[in-house]
Amino acid sequence: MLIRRPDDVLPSEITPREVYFNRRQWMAGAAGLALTASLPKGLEAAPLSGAKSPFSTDEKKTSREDVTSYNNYYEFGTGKEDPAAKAGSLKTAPWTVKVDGMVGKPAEFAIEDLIKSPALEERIYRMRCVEGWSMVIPWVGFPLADLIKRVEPLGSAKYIAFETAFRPDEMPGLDSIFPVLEWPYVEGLRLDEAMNPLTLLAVGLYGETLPNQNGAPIRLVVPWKYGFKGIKSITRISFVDKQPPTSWNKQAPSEYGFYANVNPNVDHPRWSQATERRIGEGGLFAKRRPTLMFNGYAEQVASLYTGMDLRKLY
Ligand SMILES: Nc1nc2c(c(=O)[nH]1)N[C@H]1C(S)=C(S)[C@@H](COP(=O)(O)O)O[C@H]1N2
Ligand SMILES: [Mo]
Repeated sequence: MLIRRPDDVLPSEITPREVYFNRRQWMAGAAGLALTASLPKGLEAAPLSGAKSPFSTDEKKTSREDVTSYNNYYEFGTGKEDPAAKAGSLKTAPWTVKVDGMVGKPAEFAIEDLIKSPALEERIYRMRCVEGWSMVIPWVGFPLADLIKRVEPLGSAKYIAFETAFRPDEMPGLDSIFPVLEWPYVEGLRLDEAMNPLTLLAVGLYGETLPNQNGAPIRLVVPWKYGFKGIKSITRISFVDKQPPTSWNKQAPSEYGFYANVNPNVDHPRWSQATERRIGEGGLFAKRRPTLMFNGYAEQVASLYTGMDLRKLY
């Protein structure tokens, strides 16, 4: 059982700085892995804040405990508890994000520099997983559009492809005998979706740098799409002229499309998408909530899809 702490207390307030750093150094040693698993989550996190965003929802936030202990991150196993238990083995420093392809200024960004972005904001977003559950998460991040402008995309660039780190030594899920997905995990967006002001590169949540299970040190957040579009622990972003392959679409094309816009009117072939269970809301007897078109962000994004048949392009 993990030690719990109130949602609003930062680990830096509980642990004196010296103790915190000594412990980190010690963890880097041979006993590191076993120790990481028994520590309270977030102990290694550093405080990180951003300006309040007008794009935030005022719905009740999902507790930090739920946000950081009920996760999908198949590189660490397929169980919801696997990422919190196992993702501590991913080394998130040093870390760089390579940006290449059809851009005028290809670049390799060090994570420290990205985290210092003056565009950092706190964005409280509704998140909807294709499996039928949802959360409300206070992310800290900056608009993907900011990074896009810095690398000056060429006119030929129409899509952006994203790639997660591929580290068999640090990701126990990668050597499964029956891999669920082809690795590395890849995702993609159309350039106009990527430029939309709602699209975020998140580097933190709940006022701290991202926990590993949530995609440290940097992950994508696209609040009007199903959760699987939110690729974690990104190492590469490539500008391309054709729709890039995406992991879940390759795995089961009839179940998971490239667009993956949240849509209560288009069922998954094996279940309805009309309603959702909000994580943390009273167990078995909690009423399911109706799922909203574009997850409630229609006003900001519906115009991206005018004229498209969203039944075919799911
Ligand atoms: N690299 C990678 N990214 C990933 C996944 C994954 O398995 N691997 N799972 C996706 C899915 S299905 C969901 S619902 C979200 C969950 O994000 P969270 O755990 O931070 O809530 O991460 C997405 N990003
Ligand atoms: Mo998901």
